[in-house]
Amino acid sequence: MTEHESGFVPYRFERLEEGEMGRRGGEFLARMEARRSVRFFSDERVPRELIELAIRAAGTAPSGAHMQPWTFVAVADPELKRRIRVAAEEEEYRSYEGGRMKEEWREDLRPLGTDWRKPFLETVPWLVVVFAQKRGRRPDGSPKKHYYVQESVGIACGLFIAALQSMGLATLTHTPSPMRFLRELLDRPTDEEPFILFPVGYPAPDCRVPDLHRKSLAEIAEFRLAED
Ligand code: IYR
Repeated sequence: MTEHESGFVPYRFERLEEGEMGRRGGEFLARMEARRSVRFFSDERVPRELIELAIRAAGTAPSGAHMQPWTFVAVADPELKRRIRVAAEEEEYRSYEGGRMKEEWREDLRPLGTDWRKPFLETVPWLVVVFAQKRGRRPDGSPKKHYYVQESVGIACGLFIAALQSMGLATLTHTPSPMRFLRELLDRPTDEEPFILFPVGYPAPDCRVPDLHRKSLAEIAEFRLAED
């Protein structure tokens, strides 16, 4: 049996010269270094085509047994955004003001300056809600196993964020907790769980972000080389 007959095709891999590899790596790092989570968005419109590009980039993520267990719901409808904001703020109010969030957690969030109010959910041109498919469905409706769903969808979300950043768009990994209301508002099946809500747009002109610092390479990595 040839490779093609067995379901394999040649991998068209572009081998780069090391200098070029370093240049590309450095450029990508600089773009990613400039990324910040944004909570103050402009209402300026963003073309649907740009959102489609970012979702397609996210959809290139590796996944357990290639099940691609993700659904991206992109919302631009102002009425639906309003309903999402109302429901998210209800949950967040209970978390922040109703004692659902313990003191240590509130303390850890203090530098971010967050509270239960989420006006950006209405201001921003797009809300992209990522759902994790806990199981799939065969054409006859019977359940199909999905593997490493959290890891797969997490990687897809990372690629989504990187794609947005590389295109010059801003976002926030927003997880209004609990997020069940998103499944209902967006009519998704019970096989799917809301994973992350991404507001996507441009930062407001007066947008400010917390003065955070990233860990250094030495703090996040260890290299084990041959001892000779
Ligand atoms: N979901 C809340 C709380 C929150 C939790 C974490 I962990 C953060 O890094 C930021 C916020 C909110 O969005 O305000």
